[in-house]
Amino acid sequence: MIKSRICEILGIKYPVFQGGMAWVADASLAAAVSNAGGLGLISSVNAGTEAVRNEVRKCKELTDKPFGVNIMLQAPNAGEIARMVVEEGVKILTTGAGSPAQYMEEWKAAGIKVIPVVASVALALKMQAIGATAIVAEGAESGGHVGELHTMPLIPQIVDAVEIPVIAAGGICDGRGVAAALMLGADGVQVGTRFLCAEECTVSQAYKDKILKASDVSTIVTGKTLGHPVRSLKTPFSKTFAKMESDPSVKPEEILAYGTGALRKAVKEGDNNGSYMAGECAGMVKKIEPAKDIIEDLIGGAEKLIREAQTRFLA
Ligand code: TUI
Repeated sequence: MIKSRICEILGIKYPVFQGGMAWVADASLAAAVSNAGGLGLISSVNAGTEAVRNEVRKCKELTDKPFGVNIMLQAPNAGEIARMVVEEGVKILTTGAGSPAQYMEEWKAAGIKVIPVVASVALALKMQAIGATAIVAEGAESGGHVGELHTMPLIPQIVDAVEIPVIAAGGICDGRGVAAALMLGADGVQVGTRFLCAEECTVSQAYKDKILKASDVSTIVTGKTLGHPVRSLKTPFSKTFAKMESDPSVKPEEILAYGTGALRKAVKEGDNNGSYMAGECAGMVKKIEPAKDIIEDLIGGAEKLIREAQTRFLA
């Protein structure tokens, strides 16, 4: 069994977080992950604040284990969500795409453990200074909004800089990734892409099929020219988006308008004009299976490798 200090801090069995994927991470997926011993997370990016409140309430009915909410700080309703999680008694938050500094006082007073997602040492230090319980360090292999650095150099540099537990994210998909993250000094992992193919994940069948068909070179980062790089599967949508970005006659507003609502279309409708956000490890996801089996494979796989390493590599 693999354990770390984050398990005791959060009251979870395994140090595995499920990514708080926008439009994707709902009560069905979060409760399945939490029931299997990981940390399930509900995304705040959904059809409004009340829809997210509803998912929180559903999750409380589906599990008696700890779960959390991921707050996308660039969303226009981030302030509303920040209040709603206090009202609903949510005890664990992860935050992404910005600094949660303005909410920390209220959340800490409510006894909430805050775990910001960061992509640099500077932000990790800032988050520790404002009272973060732990941080998720997310490398650019991940799906969705990405930073500059990749997981291999990002994790050890952040681990060296902070005292709080570091959860590694970006490119982690099986026991090998988990073992590697622990060797880099992380106290746990966050996995997104593989959970897209969990049985309990409610995304469109087209989304799951596209992940299962993906290869090593199936993802692309678009949005750099807008200051908002996003990794997603190569599709007619993302290729058109990339073309618009490289055409100087296309205005940034037109590109933004083209992208608006595209993630929801992929998740809910399986539309070819959707944005299928996914990480570089999409090519490693081979089947649809229960969240419990994914967690057991991640943990069991890492444990086996760590045991074998003693005889494989030590003279
Ligand atoms: O947030 C993410 N990943 C996301 S958010 C998202 S929603 C979306 N929908 C439509 C279009 C685009 C996005 C999809 N994927 N990951 C966490 C993360 N946060 N990674 C990196 C950061 C980050 C980046 C900049 C955190 C803070 C930051 O700057 C903070 C500051 O103010 O200095």
